[in-house]
Amino acid sequence: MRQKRTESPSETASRRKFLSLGAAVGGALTACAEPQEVVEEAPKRLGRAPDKYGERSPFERSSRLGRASKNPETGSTRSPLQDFHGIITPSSLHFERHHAGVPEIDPAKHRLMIHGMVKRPLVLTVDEIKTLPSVSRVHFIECSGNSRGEWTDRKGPTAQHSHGLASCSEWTGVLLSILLDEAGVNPEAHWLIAEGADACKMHRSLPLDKCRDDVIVAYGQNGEAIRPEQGYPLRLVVPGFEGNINVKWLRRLMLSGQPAMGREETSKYTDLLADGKARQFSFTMEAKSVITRPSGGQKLAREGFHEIAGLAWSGRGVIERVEVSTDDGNTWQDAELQEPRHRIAFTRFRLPWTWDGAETVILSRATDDTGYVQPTEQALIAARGHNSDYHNNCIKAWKIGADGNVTHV
Ligand SMILES: Nc1nc2c(c(=O)[nH]1)N[C@H]1C(S)=C(S)[C@@H](COP(=O)(O)O)O[C@H]1N2
Ligand SMILES: [Mo]
Repeated sequence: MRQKRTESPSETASRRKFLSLGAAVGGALTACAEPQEVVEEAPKRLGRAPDKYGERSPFERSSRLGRASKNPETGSTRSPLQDFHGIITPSSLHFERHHAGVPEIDPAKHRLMIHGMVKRPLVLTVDEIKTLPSVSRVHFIECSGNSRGEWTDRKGPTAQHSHGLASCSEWTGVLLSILLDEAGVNPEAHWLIAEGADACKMHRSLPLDKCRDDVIVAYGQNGEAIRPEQGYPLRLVVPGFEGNINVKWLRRLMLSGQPAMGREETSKYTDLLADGKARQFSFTMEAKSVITRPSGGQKLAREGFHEIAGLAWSGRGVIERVEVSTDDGNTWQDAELQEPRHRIAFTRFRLPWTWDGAETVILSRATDDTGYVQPTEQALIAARGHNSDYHNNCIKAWKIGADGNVTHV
């Protein structure tokens, strides 16, 4: 027998909110002509049997976006941000950036070596690493080349084009600080050089303070083993630092007094400023946001209620505020932020909106818990000049035409 339940206060609150939202939506949904039709469509035959490893519905077509090239192994693919719900990127749709393709690594044969300026050099198996105390944390990874086109007038026509070199997963692994304590870092070490097991042995130098703070040697992604594309069986997750430093297929950590000055921190991933000098070790991904619905390539089918939704993130901490403008920046409204808000993670924002059918421009502006506010394009260019290529986090505008078509500005 079913017990009669009394509603909890939070249920009452959310029901009230739903009711008030219901009023705002008013008339957005078309009433059905004949309820009987839907009932008739219900399946009469048995469905598929259970399966060992699940697949999405064959009706779902969302996919990563790549570019045709002579050397696809050194390429990248972008996440379809406009199709996502909530804050987690499905592993199959995580963006990819490989400098030498995805190596096939047998985890039983893989080793992680920790050496250099340490008291006890270590060579660890993946299984040994999994026996250590673990953490699971939600973090975004963003390539510093994301939104590169926004520096130019070839701006991305969709959110996937303009912002899709960013994704957000729950990562599981062991804090790097635990491994460093095990190895015993010598006082003269100030840098850690991390190297991957791909054909180019991609490597980057990290300041030791960061390594002792929140860096994870990860083996889990969204509840299962890290995908081969994301670094199976081990990757470094360096929260808030540019994607490149999140070394995949991690095989070596060398403690050093100096950075390695490798290719990826000299010829690449430096930022040429207006005066001809370049910024080096520009690690942090600053606060950024993008409206994903409605966004470029989509079409508003009718006037009236539409939810504006998008993603915001900051490499410095928690997203505190996202403001949305539906009148080309003249006025701004606070969007609702999805809770819980994770540090250095995608944060979903939402704002109910009634479109009056007139042409307009919509924008979003993120603020993080350090007080940093996402800059306009003009402010970013004023600070960084026209030579910059990486680290573009400026406000993204979408134009909505009177016909409902959404395009880039
Ligand atoms: N070993 C190795 N690590 C790597 C790379 C690589 O090519 N090799 N690419 C880097 C770059 S430039 C980025 S942006 C991220 C991309 O991570 P993802 O492919 O999991 O999205 O991994 C970084 N780590
Ligand atoms: Mo990258």
